[in-house]
Amino acid sequence: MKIYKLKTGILLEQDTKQYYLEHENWDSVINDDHLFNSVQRLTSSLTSIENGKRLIETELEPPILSQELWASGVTYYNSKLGRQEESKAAGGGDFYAHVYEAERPELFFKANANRIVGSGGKVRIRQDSSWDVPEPELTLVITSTGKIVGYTIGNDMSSRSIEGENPLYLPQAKTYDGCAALGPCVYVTKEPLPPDTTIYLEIHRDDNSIFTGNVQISQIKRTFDELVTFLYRECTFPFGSLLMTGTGVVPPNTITLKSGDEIHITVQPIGTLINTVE
Ligand code: DO4
Ligand code: MG
Repeated sequence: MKIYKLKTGILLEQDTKQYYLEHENWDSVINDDHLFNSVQRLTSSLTSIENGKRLIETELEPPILSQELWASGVTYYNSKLGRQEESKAAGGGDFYAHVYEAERPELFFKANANRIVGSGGKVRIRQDSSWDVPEPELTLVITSTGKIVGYTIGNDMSSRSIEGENPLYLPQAKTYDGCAALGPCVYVTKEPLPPDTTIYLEIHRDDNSIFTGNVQISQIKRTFDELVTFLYRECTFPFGSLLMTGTGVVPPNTITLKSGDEIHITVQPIGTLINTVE
């Protein structure tokens, strides 16, 4: 089942049929420990609509309202390697090796809804940055009790030049206007996603593909529950939260995003998150 946040309501999709909840509040729908059953109940009481595709094309928003978006770091081997290399000159290489092995994961606040765009929206690169990449990340949708009730796709836009200059600059490398994309929907399932679920990243420039890469979620060093447990240790989330689970796809050092590039991140069965760089 898929849940799309639209400008004027919420669209539910089940077995190719679509249902519209007009003026429904995103926060109360999504922050539900029994989301799968609730959506199933709702779809069986509603009449399906015919113009769902058009509504998604014209009204789609990122699947977040009052939730906080957090992110996990150095959860895949490739991320550890890339970061060790970029911060070697600043003396930061060892920190990444340690956090990859440590009991406590790296978790950082990424953004509120006002800094996030949905599929079809424009992500930004900082004007004071010279090396910028998208980070394609499976993103957990978590209720206020700490239960994972859905999945979406995230792009943790990152300035590698700023983070590489000094790891203490991480908040500036990671958080700025247009620093994240989420979507296209929240995928709700009774069972967790299978370990062979694959995250695909493709970057297009002037109609050419300049980079493709992928990783299976089985390659992650930690469990999703472990990440959520640490996040919820000393933070309450009255509206629930979203947690990016880290990148396992790191483009070569020669790749830096430019204005006009198109970023495609696909994770089936969630869908494809598509964004252009402003
Ligand atoms: O350590 C810095 C950030 C790491 C990150 O965003 C990732 O591994 O995805
Ligand atoms: Mg990341």
